[in-house]
Amino acid sequence: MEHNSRAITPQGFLPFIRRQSVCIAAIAGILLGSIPSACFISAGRERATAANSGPKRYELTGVVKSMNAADQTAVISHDKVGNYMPAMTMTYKIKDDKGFAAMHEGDRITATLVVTDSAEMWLENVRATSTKE
Ligand SMILES: [Cu+2]
Repeated sequence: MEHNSRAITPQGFLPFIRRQSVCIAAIAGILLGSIPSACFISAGRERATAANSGPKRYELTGVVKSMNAADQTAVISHDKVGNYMPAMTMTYKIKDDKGFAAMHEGDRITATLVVTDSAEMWLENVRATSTKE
């Protein structure tokens, strides 16, 4: 009788309950995005990556179709951009004063395409690789 009651004493369940509480706290922490959890390291890592993702940069090549000095934009017929964009003709803001000044319609160029988290994009490091293609 005494050994039976000892088996179901509340003290016997305390470590178990405490462990469960830690896990619940860890899950709550993940849901709130605050407490890093050793139980779910991979989930925490994904969250950290998403939070730290800044502007992405891609190598872009293409031909200058037209230019607009007023807003420093250019229409570029560009080749496929990595896995990000198929080949197309579109207008880009050129955040490169010297590069824009050196560009001419018909030039084949290389540039760095910058894309922010909110999908704002522009070109930097514009260089002509051949002129009047
Ligand atoms: Cu494009």
